[in-house]
Amino acid sequence: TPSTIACFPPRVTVVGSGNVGSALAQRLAEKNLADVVLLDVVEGRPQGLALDLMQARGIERHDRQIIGTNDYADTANSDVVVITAGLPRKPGMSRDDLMLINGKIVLEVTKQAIVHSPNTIFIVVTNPLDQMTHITWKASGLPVHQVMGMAGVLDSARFQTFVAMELGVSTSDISATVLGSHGDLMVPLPRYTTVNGISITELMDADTIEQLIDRTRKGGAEIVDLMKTGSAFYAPSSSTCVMVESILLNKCRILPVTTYLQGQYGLRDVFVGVPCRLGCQGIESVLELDLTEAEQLALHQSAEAVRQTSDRIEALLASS
Ligand code: TXD
Repeated sequence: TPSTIACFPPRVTVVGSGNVGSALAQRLAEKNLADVVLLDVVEGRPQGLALDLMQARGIERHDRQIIGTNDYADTANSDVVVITAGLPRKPGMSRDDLMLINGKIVLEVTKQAIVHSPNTIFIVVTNPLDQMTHITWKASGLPVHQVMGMAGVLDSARFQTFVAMELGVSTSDISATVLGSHGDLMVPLPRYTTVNGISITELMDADTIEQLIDRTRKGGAEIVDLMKTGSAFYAPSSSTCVMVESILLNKCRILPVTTYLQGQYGLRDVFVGVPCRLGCQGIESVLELDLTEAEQLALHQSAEAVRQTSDRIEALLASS
């Protein structure tokens, strides 16, 4: 007999069991949010990580299952599929350098995952983010609200951190907003960045804000330069986890998410980060902020940079 209640726990597949994927699996399981399937092309690594995470369960006091696999059949009926598979940036490498190589990986991953979870919600993490999200949307054939990219939550978290450090106040009191593409042209919005509701434009001078924006834009590169091998993964996995949580628990949080715009903000047919309401359907709605001319221009420039690569993306999709 069919169950009368939706069965807990939900199931989240994380493709790519590298730094971001493994940290995300840990966060999802230890927050008791979902059973997790960790998948990678490398044999043994996801299985080993899953066993390690399983052995922490008694200490962390949760009952979530973590499975490691190389086989997409094990991902069947996932509620959410997160794609972190690909190469991370190396020092000096731009996100765009990664486009072709990661594009092929993300395309392949999407095609395999959708076979076993035909109505899932995809969250793409792999860089270059906006383009990879486009590939997953096209390759999956899913409606736009079921395919999104994670970048704005991370960029906003970085801006929030730098504002908190500058003002010497609790990070929790700061709400930061960063829109646009996940790249050098991201659009931090000081007017919509507040300390307990007070805009930072009332608390800091323009030069200081500009410095914090600059550091936010270069936030990923600063960490890559320090780490030498690999890139950030603690804050990226937290950022992805909060999106998964808002979807699974239907929290309807307003988060900056990379989505396919269809006229909002005067932009069409391009993936770019804007505030979205995330619930159990995926992107429940896109919020349109009342931007100033300068903010609107910055968002359009950011979207234009993504659009300039769309020919290469279409060529990649056509060749598959
Ligand atoms: O804000 C954001 N969106 C980002 C994006 C923040 C942080 C990281 N960002 C990007 O995520 C980064 O530039 C990379 O493109 C991905 C994953 O970063 P991570 O730091 O986790 O990279 P790793 O540690 O190299 O892990 C990648 C894993 C690794 O285990 C590979 O074996 C695996 O991906 N991989 C694959 N898995 C499955 N299928 C295929 N084809 C595959 N190819 C590689």
